[in-house]
Amino acid sequence: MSLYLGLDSSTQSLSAVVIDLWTREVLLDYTINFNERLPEFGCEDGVLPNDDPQVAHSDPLLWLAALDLMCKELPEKGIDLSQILAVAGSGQQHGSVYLKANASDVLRSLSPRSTLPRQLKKALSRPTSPIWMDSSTRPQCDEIEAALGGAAAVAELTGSACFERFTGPQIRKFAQTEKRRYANTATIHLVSSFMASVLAGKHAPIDHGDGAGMNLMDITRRRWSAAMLKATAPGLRAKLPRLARSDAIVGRISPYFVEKYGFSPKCRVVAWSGDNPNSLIGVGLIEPGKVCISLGTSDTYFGFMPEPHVSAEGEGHVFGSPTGDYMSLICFLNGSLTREEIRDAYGLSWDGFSKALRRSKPGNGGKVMLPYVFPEIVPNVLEPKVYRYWLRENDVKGNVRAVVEAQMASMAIHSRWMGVKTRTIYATGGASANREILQIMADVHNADVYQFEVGNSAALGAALRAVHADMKASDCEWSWPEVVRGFTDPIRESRVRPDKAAVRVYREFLKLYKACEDHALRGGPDPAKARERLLKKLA
Ligand code: XUL
Repeated sequence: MSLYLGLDSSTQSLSAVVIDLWTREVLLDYTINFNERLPEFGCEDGVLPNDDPQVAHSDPLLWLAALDLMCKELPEKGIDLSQILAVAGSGQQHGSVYLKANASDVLRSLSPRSTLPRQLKKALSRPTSPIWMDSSTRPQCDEIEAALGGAAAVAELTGSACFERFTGPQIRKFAQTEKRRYANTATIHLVSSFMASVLAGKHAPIDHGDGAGMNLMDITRRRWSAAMLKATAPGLRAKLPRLARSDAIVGRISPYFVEKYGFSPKCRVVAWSGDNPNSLIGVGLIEPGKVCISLGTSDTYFGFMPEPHVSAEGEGHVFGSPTGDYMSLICFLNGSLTREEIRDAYGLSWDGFSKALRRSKPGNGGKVMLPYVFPEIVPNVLEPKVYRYWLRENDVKGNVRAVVEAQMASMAIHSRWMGVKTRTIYATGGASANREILQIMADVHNADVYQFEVGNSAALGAALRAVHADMKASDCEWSWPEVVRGFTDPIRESRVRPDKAAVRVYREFLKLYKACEDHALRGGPDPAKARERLLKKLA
């Protein structure tokens, strides 16, 4: 047996995936839910209650309690921890943990007779951790962007314009509003590097993948950017861990885990990364031309990128890929909830929704919807509004097709900045079970679409990263295709091919959709001409 462990410290839970490299089997995919198992930390869905709806903090001790619980329960689930060769992990991106100067000693001398939360508590300089759901730092984002010459300059330098949840703006707010605690902070970790530090018993580096989610790292040079640090907070350089490749070995696992839970003292701890870079590996996106579209509460579009292309409009993000390349990620807020809203507005079941899609045709007879049921991230729409062009509200199948065509068109248009020709799409998330939606996806993107079953793609990605880094450290480097083979293969039978005639229609439809978007959001000209061109194509 060659066992590898991938952990995923996410917003609402801690998950573990254990794989056996030789049999290419996932031996265990196990989740500890914070609400159910650790309610005593007072978090709801992983977030501490706060009167300000823009503030979202969590308790870092909760994540540690979950780690203790996981290590205790893995053997009960049949995993022999002494057989684990290496462990890597995934952390919710952007969240940060603030530690005092005594943290190095505390990490080095963890006693197996006590718990992680009890021991680490005395090393925290800030009792709570701001996480990715926090949107309270718009003023700090504006200040940082102004210092750098604007949002586009920040995006060019760091891979993303300033976003409220990103770590740099969060650190700036902390330094401004809690001066004493900031001064008392010796080290600022991400969730990922914090958890890796605890496992290794010493400060772990921040990997290039997760480092790119901070608005602090120079995305091409993969170094802390002096200009970003200066614009963010005083004395910040000395408080940040070093940056490292995602396959860096932090060290052997701390004696705490050997003595208390039975890990082998030889078990290697690999640098942790963010959940999105880990998921990229967990769904096997290790070369250009493949992207993943996750149809969830919101829809995300992410893919492998050989070069760090950045969106001039600040749409989406560029992070480091654990392969040493890059990845792009765009979040479209109006995803499943918006599809549901339209479905419910016409009293349909999902079956009825599919039927409506089957009974309508690509291009929808030139009827267009811009479905901003909720404020939208990409394109940026602050006031929710559903725009309808040549589409009557009582036209049931017209509205159903319009919402799906709009979402797919918006993804195609707003991912162009990535400069990647998409040949294959892996569709995940609840709505990926709907063949009619996948057909529109294939036709709009002119790409093969596979439905992709993912358990915990971030934890699986972490386990696969553990394999890759461990092999490399053992002087027996495997290529990424060799590492992921058998673990991330799509279901062949689920393939949906683009229909040639529909692809031609959608080429024209995308122009019409873009014209409607320009008209609705940017005061552009009447889109009637673009519609006439589409109708000619449909005739
Ligand atoms: C990405 C982001 C989320 C978190 C979720 O930018 O904010 O996907 O990583 O854990």
